[in-house]
Amino acid sequence: MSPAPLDSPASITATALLGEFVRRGVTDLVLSPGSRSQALALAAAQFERAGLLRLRVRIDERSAGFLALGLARETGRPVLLVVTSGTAVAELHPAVLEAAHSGVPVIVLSADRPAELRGIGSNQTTVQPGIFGDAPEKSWDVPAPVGDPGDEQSARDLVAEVLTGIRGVRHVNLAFREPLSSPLSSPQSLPDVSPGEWRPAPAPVELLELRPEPGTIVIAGTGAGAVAEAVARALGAPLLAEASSGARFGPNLVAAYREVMTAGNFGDRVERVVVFGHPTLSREVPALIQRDGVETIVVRHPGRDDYNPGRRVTRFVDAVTVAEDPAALDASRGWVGRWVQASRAILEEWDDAAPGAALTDDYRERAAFALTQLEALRAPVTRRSLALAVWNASWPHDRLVLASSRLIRELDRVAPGKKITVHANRGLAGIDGTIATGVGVALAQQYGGAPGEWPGEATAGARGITRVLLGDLAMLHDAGSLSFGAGEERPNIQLIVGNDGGGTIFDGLEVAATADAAMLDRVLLTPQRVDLQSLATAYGWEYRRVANRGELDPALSPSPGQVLIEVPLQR
Ligand SMILES: Cc1ncc(C[n+]2csc(CCOP(=O)(O)OP(=O)(O)O)c2C)c(N)n1
Ligand SMILES: [Mg+2]
Repeated sequence: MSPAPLDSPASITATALLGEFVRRGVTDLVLSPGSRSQALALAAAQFERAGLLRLRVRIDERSAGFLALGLARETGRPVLLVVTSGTAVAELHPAVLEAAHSGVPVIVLSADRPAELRGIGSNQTTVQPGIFGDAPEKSWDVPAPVGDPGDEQSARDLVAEVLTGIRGVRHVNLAFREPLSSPLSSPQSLPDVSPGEWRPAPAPVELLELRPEPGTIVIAGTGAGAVAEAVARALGAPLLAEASSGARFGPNLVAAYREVMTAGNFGDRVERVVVFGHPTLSREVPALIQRDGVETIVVRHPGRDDYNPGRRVTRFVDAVTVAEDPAALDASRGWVGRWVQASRAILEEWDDAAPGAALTDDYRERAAFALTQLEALRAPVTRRSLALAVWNASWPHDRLVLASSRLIRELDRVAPGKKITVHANRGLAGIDGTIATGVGVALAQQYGGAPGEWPGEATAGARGITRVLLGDLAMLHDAGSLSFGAGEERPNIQLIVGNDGGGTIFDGLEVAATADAAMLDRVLLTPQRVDLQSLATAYGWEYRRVANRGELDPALSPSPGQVLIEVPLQR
């Protein structure tokens, strides 16, 4: 069928743009409503109806931005973000910064006034080119289409450029002139596209071959992924993997890495450090890298800054391989074994529920043990037990999203090895956008993350659930992201809020020991007493409250729908 005529150059360009993104393997688009962006928005709705794009709509661009970030994190594919002009663009700034620093592919399509209407006080018009500073890898300010026969080809060429080599944020500012869209948009007006498979262009690879050697350790920060574990094993090296690394598993894992690192005969024996991902959760790791005599090799991650504490990193590479050398690997066995055993001993010491008493034949001892167990179940939930319970409840088909709060740090201290997918916005470690990121991860995971699966084939429920572990301030910061418009897909998600009435992470700062306590509370802790149950209910979320340790595990069992689980914590 031949395409119906489209009389607005804006709609012709918007349709050609989105069609080309689809053809090149883009599957997801998030938009917020607006007038100047209507051609893009209406085209997106058409592509969605034709089963060619998954479309999410959010009224708040800040939510939309972090939603796109979550979708892109989970799928590994670039996600499109469509917004109108003015403050709408600025609302994306936090998510743009996080995506840039984490290296998550996000494409901002912002609508703008044409050149003749800029800088003269036109309504909803500011300086959009460059609005995100140097966060985007590349930016374009595209003049308004004028109805030339070449408009569509220009749009397709632009898409090719935008996608080439994408690793972080790309900002395409698109001017549109009136009429801002065609009066008639029928399914026939869609270009004849078939969705392609996303093929990222291979990045230039600087490879380094390593050889097993005692004295080597592998550090896995956020986003490191399973490759860090494989390299540690091949090297016979202890694996110091943060809870958000995606590499916290395997025989070489040193879960209690901070304690072991600072114990005698461990950290001080390290000669070579290989870093994957972006470590942010300990002071010990950057301190070690800055020590004299330590050679550090950083395997670059896609974020905009290479990890380089004290600028002491010896070498940056794109990837490493490990030479096969059974004798050298054998020589490392004692080295890695000592680290792993020391870590196990520490974790066992922390584990208060020693099972020994339950196994004894003495009935008095057994009764006493049962009583202790009962008391433990009635005890208030601690940060450690909360973090561990959430970790233990997660399985490979689930997703875990960790906010920036005390809980991620607590988890990082105690989580045993487990091969699960964990996401955390550690690019800038903001307390913003956590709920939207979690919803994005959940939607991508539950509604067909694989190429070739299209809207309507939702498999929610069969794919596990997403748990978001966050503090009360992080929760309140992003409360607007609890909102789903009518008809929007809703994932299976649990928000587990450790509620200690404010930002208690600041209690751990040196200043807490010296500053006036009331002042500190007023300006750092920032106490709050929001009724989370009412908040959850207002947005149509199920609410659960965990009063004690015994109620924790049942509350975390997988369940359909959107659940807010409030866990009161003591300061
Ligand atoms: C957007 C943003 N604003 C401020 C901060 C500084 N900050 C770091 S943690 C924190 C408090 C977090 O409180 P909560 O989420 O309740 O976690 P808790 O520390 O109580 O565990 C704040 C304000 C930040 N990281 N990001
Ligand atoms: Mg708190």
